[in-house]
Amino acid sequence: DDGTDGDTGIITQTRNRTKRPPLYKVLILNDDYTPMEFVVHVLERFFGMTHSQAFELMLTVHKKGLAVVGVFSFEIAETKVGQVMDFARRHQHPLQCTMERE
Ligand code: NFA
Repeated sequence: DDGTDGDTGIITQTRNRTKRPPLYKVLILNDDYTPMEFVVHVLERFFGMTHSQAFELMLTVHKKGLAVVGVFSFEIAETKVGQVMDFARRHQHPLQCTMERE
């Protein structure tokens, strides 16, 4: 569309820029109580990581305090955070998973 009205020739379009949707980082936070194996399982189950990838990321969180697990659209990020928080709560672990705009 060039923004020109078909009948009158009046220009209605003010700009023609493409805007990408915002992306969100999903983060896992360290705590003193969640078992390491549980975190590894969460990363395999909800983020499609191999055991070795999951173990490595879990150790990064354990040592550094937090790590980005992945970058997603708002809807996918929100779903992942909800799944992890629900799974941790059901197993009575204090594991925290959050999202932030990139
Ligand atoms: N720090 C936890 C422990 O020593 C392990 C852990 C890693 C928890 C990553 C949360 C996130 N059991």
